[in-house]
Amino acid sequence: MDFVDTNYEPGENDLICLFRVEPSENYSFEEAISNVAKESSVGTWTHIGTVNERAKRIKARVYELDEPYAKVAYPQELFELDNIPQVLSSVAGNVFGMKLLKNLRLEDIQFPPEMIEKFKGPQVGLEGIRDIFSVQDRPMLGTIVKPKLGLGPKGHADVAYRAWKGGLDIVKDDENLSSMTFNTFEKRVDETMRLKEKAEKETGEKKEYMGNITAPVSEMKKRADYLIGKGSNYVMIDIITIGWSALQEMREYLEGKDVVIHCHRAGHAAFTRNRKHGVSMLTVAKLTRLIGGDQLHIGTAGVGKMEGDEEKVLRIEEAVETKKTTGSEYKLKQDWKNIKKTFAVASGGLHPGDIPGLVERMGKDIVAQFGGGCHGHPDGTEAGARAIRQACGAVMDGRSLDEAASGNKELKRALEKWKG
Ligand code: RUB
Ligand code: CA
Repeated sequence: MDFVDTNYEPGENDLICLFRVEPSENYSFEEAISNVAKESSVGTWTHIGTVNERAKRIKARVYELDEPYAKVAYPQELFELDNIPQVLSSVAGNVFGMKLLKNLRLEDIQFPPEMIEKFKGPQVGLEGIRDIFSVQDRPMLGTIVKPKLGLGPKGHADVAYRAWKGGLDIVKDDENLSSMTFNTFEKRVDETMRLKEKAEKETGEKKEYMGNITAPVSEMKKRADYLIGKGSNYVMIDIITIGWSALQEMREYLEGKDVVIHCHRAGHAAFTRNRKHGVSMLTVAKLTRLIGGDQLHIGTAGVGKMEGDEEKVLRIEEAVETKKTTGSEYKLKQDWKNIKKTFAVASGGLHPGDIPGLVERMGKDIVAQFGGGCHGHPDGTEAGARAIRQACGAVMDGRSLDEAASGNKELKRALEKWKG
């Protein structure tokens, strides 16, 4: 069987993958990608007598070669279209370990229309989230309670309250906070939701709490129900560590409950960070949107503490929000049909002084989160939250931070600390 066919024109019913391929010594580029198409579809390492007509028809075809990149078309019959683990066991499975490859990276993926139809996508999505808060014209502003582990339920809720009071919209748990001996999930939710209501009454603004429900699936369901029972519109999940099957299950479970799923991506960099090998964050983002993550951490476009250059992050943002920001050519296109937009979350090492750069690069349709850049304010969490809100207001009004700082002492103090 031949797996390279540059005359092949991919059809509507093909799933497309864009790979970056580096062959091992003694193998050609074409040989390498041909073996990727073989192993990820119907074949194995040697000729076999059991190949039937169907296998010949539904095999993958490498149809475009532009070393080190290649596009492969997979007929959708190869897949159980509503089963993300099965799809990934094919196109992002054995292939990464093949000896004849030095490096292999799944750069991008394009789902066929029938696959899009099998999924519900985000239940609330970007526009629905803006409606919850009645905030349309600025980034949503949030914080992560710090220290990430150590506070008890009351201490946690108190930090959250100060952040809301100072002007932030959203407070979230950190990725490694679930139900600890010293801070159980239920007690934390009780205390935090109580102070959320207090902050709402006192500020007249809508506030939200994103409780981290990450756990085995049966437990996640209970924790989601607990949050919903306390009036929360949000759950937070570490989507990489729970796995795609669990995310699919949770999205199904939450159907009809109008709950926002906040997707933290802790662990993604184990396979997305290497530019030559692994799976791109762009692919992770498309899968998350397809399944139904409402908010997803995508990086900060060069600002902040986490790796991820501007162009890469903006491309991911385009994929989750379907907007044109970079002007750069899409390598693969995606027609999302009725699937709602996922709200991009910018987070990691941000402080108020970063807001102008962040908004300039990513636009106002982001959830901007500040952990250390809120609680590390010289005058504490509430002052930190005020400084963030002041900086955001200035950027939206087209004023410089220095100008805004002259009339806002919290912002002034923040800039003194973080802008040297
Ligand atoms: C940020 C934080 C998040 C990171 C994750 O805290 O706790 O877990 O944003 O990174 P801080 P990413 O503001 O103190 O750095 O968003 O890249 O997944
Ligand atoms: Ca964190």
